[in-house]
Amino acid sequence: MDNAKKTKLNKEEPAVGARRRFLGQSALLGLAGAGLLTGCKEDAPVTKAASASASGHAARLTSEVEPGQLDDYYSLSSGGHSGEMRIFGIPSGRTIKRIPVFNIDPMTGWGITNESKAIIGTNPDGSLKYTTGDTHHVHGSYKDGTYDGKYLWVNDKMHSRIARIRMDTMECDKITQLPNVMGYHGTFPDKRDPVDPNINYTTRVFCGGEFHMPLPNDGHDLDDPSKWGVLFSCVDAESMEVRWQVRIDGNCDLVATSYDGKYACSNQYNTENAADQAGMMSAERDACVFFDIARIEKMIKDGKFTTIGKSKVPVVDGRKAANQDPKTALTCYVPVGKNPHGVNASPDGKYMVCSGKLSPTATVIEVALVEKWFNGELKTERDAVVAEPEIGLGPLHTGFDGKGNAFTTLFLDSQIVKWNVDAAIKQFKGDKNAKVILDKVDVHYQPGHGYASMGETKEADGKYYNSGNKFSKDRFLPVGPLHVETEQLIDITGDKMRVISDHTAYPEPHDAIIVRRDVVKTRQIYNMDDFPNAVKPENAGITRNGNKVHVRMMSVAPAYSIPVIKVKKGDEVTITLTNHDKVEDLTHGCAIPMYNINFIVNPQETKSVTFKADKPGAYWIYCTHFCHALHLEMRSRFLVEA
Ligand code: CUK
Ligand code: CUA
Ligand code: CA
Repeated sequence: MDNAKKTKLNKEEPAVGARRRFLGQSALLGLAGAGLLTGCKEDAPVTKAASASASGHAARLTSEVEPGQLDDYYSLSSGGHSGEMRIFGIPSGRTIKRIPVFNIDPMTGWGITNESKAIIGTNPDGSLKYTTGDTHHVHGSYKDGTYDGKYLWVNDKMHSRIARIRMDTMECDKITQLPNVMGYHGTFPDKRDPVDPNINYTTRVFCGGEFHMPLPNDGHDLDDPSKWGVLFSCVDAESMEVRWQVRIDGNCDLVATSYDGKYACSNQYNTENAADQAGMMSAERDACVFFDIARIEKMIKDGKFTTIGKSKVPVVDGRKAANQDPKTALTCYVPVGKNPHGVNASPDGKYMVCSGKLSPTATVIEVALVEKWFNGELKTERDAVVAEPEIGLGPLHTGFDGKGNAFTTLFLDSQIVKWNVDAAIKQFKGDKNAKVILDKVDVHYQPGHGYASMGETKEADGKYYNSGNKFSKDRFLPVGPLHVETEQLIDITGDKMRVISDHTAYPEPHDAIIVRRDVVKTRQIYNMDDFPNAVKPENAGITRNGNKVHVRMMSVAPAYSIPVIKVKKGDEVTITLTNHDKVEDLTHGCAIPMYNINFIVNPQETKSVTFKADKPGAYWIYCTHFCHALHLEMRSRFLVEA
């Protein structure tokens, strides 16, 4: 990587010429020596030093990425009630990919092909069970406290489903519905096993249920919400099966996990177990509930569990009444500010930070003290709180720079606040001189999630922070009543935060992770043998079994292998298409007019569709994805006899 070539100068800076000379290759080497270019190995990101003042200010970052240059980070983002996921480049903010997950996507054929339908889930008649979803939180699999580049998980709050994305293809490969859960909101993978020291990687994903509901939800107790409950679920990272669930008091909102693998936790805004808004805001304090993973799994191993309704998933009781003795308790409810929102683990593994939302505070919980409570060595749960600084109005989510500073979104103040965790702890102990708030910067407008580059790993690098804003009103050209969302990128390398760019995001992303590009290793073509139904010359052709017709077809630019397909009205037709092209990026499409069929096959990939040939006539199967100078001529005749 050529550092000097990528160096950009900030247009606002005076004396650019002098600075340009100052910022030669040797100056950049100097920055590297000062630790500002750490992690800059072969394929690692390069800090773009925009300017370094003679007085020795930190190098400035810019969002500019020149044509043909690659971004340094992937932002792996949820897509809200679009039901999809997105990938943005950071720092440019350029959209690189949209990943259909819970939605239908005609571009790829997601929700149209048999393979994608099987992943999303079908009714007995083969139709999709759901065509909508609501993704909020994306998190990646871990090894040694940082991303291993294997999997991403994303929640569907709407239908309580968890989806897994394989990072080599950036495509969804599994979806699981959580039983007896409504409003599956927060989610987080574990970072290591609580017991086996050799398992230093993700094997579980935790899922928080937000809404109370009758357990099971079969029509009983409709008029008595006091009997409704909430479950916290654990899903196996590999099989994607639900391992176990815990019934809790209150609800779950966001979820975080400790770096030592011992605990998952969730902030709770409805400790009141209320069924209306006023009730949910009645308590002065709510809680962050911690789950002792080893104890829960021991209890299930010992057979001390129940099941709910038709579900076979083991359920244990994590409610307060059943967990009075800390030494055997499965759960620890730590009181925090009123109706808190996010909970985030600090990269040093020591703390969990809950944002106050209705309280202008953040609550810092020390994980080691939670462990003490579980050992019976702490008087009250509240004693695990080591700081509760006032940081501003409407705090929601916190990111970290890996240097001891926290960056929290302030929804009501429309700001990001930078505060120091150690100073907050000193202040909490009575030090009136502790300087907790270090900086505030305006964003446009109400920020929801805020997250830092590699900020949810022990490799937090303190370079970029993204503020995911709601309400963008005057930020972009007006396009009618519905506005796009704004993501604002902030340089957090210096003492002062600097908003360096706006980019748009189709409504509406919530959370994302910013991942160093060297972590992500994608494949450029598929392996044909990974598809058991791949069509090869030896099995290509048309076969009939009663009224079922199977068309096994291949594509090689610019043609399909079968020019004419003739079927009878009423036949059930399956078309399986394997793309035999091996050239990177040489994708073909397959559309059938009037039959609502549309999908693509990437190099060496196989997909299939099944439909009823109920409309007699001649139809051109044509390639939708530009593949060749003769792309328009890439067609076959599909003839349906009356
Ligand atoms: S929630 Cu959306 S801004 Cu679903 Cu993570 Cu906080
Ligand atoms: Cu094949 Cu376009
Ligand atoms: Ca509350």
